[in-house]
Amino acid sequence: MTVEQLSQMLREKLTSSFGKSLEDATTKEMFQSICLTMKESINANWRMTQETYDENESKQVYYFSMEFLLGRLIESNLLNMGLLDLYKDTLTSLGFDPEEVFREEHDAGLGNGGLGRLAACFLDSLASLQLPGYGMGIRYKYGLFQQKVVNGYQVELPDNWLKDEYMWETKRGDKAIEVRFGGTVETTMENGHLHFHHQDYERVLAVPYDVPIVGYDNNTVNTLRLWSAESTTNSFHFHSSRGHDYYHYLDYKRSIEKISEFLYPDDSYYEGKILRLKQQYFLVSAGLQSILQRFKKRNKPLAQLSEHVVVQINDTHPSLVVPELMRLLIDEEKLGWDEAWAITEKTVAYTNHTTLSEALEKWPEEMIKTLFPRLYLIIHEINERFCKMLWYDYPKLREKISEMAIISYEHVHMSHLAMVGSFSINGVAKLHTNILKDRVMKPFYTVFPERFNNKTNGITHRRWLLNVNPELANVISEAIGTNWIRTPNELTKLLPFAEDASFQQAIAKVKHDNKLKLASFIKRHYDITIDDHSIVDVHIKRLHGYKRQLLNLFHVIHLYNRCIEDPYLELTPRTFIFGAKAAPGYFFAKQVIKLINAVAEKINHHPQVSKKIKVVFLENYSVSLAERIIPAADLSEQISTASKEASGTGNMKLMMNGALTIGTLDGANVEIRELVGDENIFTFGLTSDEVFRYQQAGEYRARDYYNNDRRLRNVMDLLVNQHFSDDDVEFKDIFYSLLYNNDEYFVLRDFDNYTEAQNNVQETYQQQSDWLQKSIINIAYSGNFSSDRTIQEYAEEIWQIKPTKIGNLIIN
Ligand code: 26V
Repeated sequence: MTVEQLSQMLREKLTSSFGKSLEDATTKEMFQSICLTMKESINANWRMTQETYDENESKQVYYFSMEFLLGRLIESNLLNMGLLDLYKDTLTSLGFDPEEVFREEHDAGLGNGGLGRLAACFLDSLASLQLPGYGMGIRYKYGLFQQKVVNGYQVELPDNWLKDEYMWETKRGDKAIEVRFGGTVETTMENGHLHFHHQDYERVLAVPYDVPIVGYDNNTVNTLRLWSAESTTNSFHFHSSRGHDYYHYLDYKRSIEKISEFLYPDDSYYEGKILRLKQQYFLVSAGLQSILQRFKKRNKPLAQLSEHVVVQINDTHPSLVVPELMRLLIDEEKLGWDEAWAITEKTVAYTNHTTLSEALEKWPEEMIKTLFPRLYLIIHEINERFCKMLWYDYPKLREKISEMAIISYEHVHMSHLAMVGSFSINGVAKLHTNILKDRVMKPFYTVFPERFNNKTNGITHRRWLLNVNPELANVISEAIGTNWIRTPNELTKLLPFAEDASFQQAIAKVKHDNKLKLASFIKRHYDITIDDHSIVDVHIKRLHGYKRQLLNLFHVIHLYNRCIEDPYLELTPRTFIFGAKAAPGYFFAKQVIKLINAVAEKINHHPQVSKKIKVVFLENYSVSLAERIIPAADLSEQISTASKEASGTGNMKLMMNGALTIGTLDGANVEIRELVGDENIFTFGLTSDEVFRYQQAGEYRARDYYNNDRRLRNVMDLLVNQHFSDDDVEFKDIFYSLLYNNDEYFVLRDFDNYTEAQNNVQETYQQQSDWLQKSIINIAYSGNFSSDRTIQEYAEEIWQIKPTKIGNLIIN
């Protein structure tokens, strides 16, 4: 297609859909017209892909996740369709700014952070590798809250992402499914068999909205199925004799629609949040029923289910798949327990994404019993059988049974349920998987050693390099050709260029241009002028104690103190960028946001210090904002308390864009170091083993570090002497959490090491050629962190699924 042909198509679309001429069209109408033209060709391949899977009876993976953090799809879809340049050129020739048009798409922010974004990267890789894969999620009416910063404080606003039509989804009303909540279970004996009758339940209609997932240059279009909760008039009992039925019906309708109304933030506790648990079951039940319906069309015995279907659960949130699949097989399909269990155990696989004890899900037994009475009976039975098995087969573990049980202390432990009911249990980085095996899940590893495996996370290099940093992608392709796009490991072909002066200059130019763009964005939105030659030091992720934004900030305050003490101090200018949302109920995290903003205010307005340092807190951190920041970054802050960050994926995105990492030996940082070598990463601080040792011995004394390190004292005292706030209690909680609650995340312990590593950063940066060499080496090894590598490992080692080629459709 030529620019002229596409222009003509778009003109026609504007007329047929909006009754507008090109001249009158708004950018929104232009955006929508583009999507409509794209959907015509996507839809054809979409149908063909699904038909091919059915005809070939391909085995499919269903990725069940409560979160899919897609961001925008327009650019990645165009890239994958091979149409990005054509559309950009056409828009420009029609007098539109492509970026402005693309920005009409509202981010689909259906996730909190890494876990949700991982799911989105996986979908892209599955389609791009021609693998039969489905996403199963919830179509929340509101995504993760929109963050505003008012007076330095985080304020949460609803994220009304569906307020304009969502252009990529297709409602499939004909595929709606009934999900049942509450009620009672009656048992009867028929022909010597127990039968369970679920009665008086509440009926909820699950309506699927399908989003096409376009593969890279290969005709594959997979599906992300997002379920929405709706009510039907026929699921409500109208009593014509009563006058208020209509109002009761409206109440009822509201109560049902609430199920898919909003995404819960990763708050301190879900416990007691009935709606969150209802959401989990809603996803699980609708998803599994639709899978079974499709499977039955293949006319195969249910015993073969696991040869056609694998269900991967993204953390424990969907672990009710275990009892729900049992229920469907036993109650609906009339299989016996053993047969049903054999199928379930072979079909479900579980990924763990955290070892933080406060994040391991457990639900009060009573809640499960009330909401899902039949599932409760099944979970109870699974638990009984599991505990008996432990008792008889693992006498050495007898004293561990209460610790391992699925139901204990009036709670249902979701990770235990997931582990007992699945054939694969994986962690998301080598270190994390080892911590699961050796510590957190040790007794389970003793019982099911063959189930445990590692799958180090990845990111899609198509979005995180080709889409967000096309200039860098071009420089790379000019040096080594374009094979790396399909085979990202070929980025290592850049290694011989690491010391090449002209290649270094090309890389430096791209970075500088990207910094100029970010600087202009920051100027526009925050009226802060940043030095485009400064070190762009980036800390972007959810706000959490263990991620230690506070440690970063202490270093910033320390630099501020040094500048004030010595006005002639030579510092390489730095721009510290933070982006983070705090869970609305997480008080400490919100205090840290306020502190970052207070420090920024002070530093950015200080006549001398502001010449050397700037601090910027970018509001409403999201996929789209990450896409602006990452290409401009020099330094990637990955400074979690060792052992606490399961993997991290921001570390991979930043590395791929040429940033060097300052980080602890945690999560995937360990694997980054393994690849690039110790001299191409700035590591510091306690190791995970040292953290565990401290915790076991209980001999860490945060106060000693405060008492013995003058620099640290000078930093911390500023929090409580009204230096950053007129309010004298404002930052006391942070101060006390460190000194009186003994600094759970070892901020004080690692401060000295971190400061030293930061000094190394500055020295290295001053040797520009050394820095660029390291940057190139990082890019060169980043191909290992493409989610294509990760998905290939899942496909071969867990899912046993194979690529299915989708034929070439001839469109006239
Ligand atoms: C949840 C909660 C809920 C209760 C309070 C504290 C808390 C803290 C963290 C979480 C998140 C748990 C799951 C999660 O998002 N894990 C992230 O998964 C990413 C993808 O595997 C991984 O890169 C991150 O390291 C990991 O934190």
